[in-house]
Amino acid sequence: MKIGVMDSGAGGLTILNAIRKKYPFLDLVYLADDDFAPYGNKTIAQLQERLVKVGRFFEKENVQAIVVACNTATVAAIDALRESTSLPVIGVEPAVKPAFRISKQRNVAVLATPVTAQSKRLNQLIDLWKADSQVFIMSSQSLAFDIDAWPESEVKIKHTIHALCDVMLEKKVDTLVLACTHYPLVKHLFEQALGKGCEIIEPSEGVTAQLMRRLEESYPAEMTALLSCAVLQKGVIELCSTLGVKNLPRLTSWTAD
Ligand code: DGN
Repeated sequence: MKIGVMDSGAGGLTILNAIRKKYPFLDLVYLADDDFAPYGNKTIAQLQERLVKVGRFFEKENVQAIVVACNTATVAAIDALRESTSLPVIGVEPAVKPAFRISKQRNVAVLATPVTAQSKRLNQLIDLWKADSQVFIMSSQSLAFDIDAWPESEVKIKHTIHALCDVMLEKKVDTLVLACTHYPLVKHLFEQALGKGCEIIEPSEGVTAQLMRRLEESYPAEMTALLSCAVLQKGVIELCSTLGVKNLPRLTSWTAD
């Protein structure tokens, strides 16, 4: 089953990687829309128009679902994409709900691009789950763009992350939500700057689970066949290694008419 995964650049690879680890049998096509990057400083209308074009690209590629692995595109334009295609479309939801659940000091920071930070969608999610927590919504105009320019931009990235984390430390933030899919690529730098007292949360597992739910709803027979084929494949790999077979056969699912 072919799935299209998209982002403005490398960020969506954090989601693609989680999907691939959990469901290696899915055939993933990745679109890094770097011609139009960064998404974070485009207008909503520009992003809506762009996402409709991305949808058309994936339809031509014959994918069976589209993962918008970008918070900015999700908050700004996922509805426009959904209206323009009959394919299932899965977006990214910033992991604010688990953040409020685990924060002991009740001091949570959410870091995103400016479009996501100002969006109604993010602010509604926060209002829904924050209860008595303090929330600091922070944004960076340049960080996602600089991450795409790694390694030349390494010094600038470190500088930006330190400046952001200094503010978080001052506010005694104990839970940080990475609400841009680029940021988990430099999670280690946030960890170094914030130390052990701060949990860092990102959404890749949640998106993977949501994708699977949508695929099972939309293609029940095909997914049942694929999932049982995956179980069989695991058994075959173990058997082949016991037998010393080097070139592993790849199983394919087939359902008789
Ligand atoms: N990875 C995108 C996100 O999750 O918002 C960043 C978009 C951009 O280009 N700034």
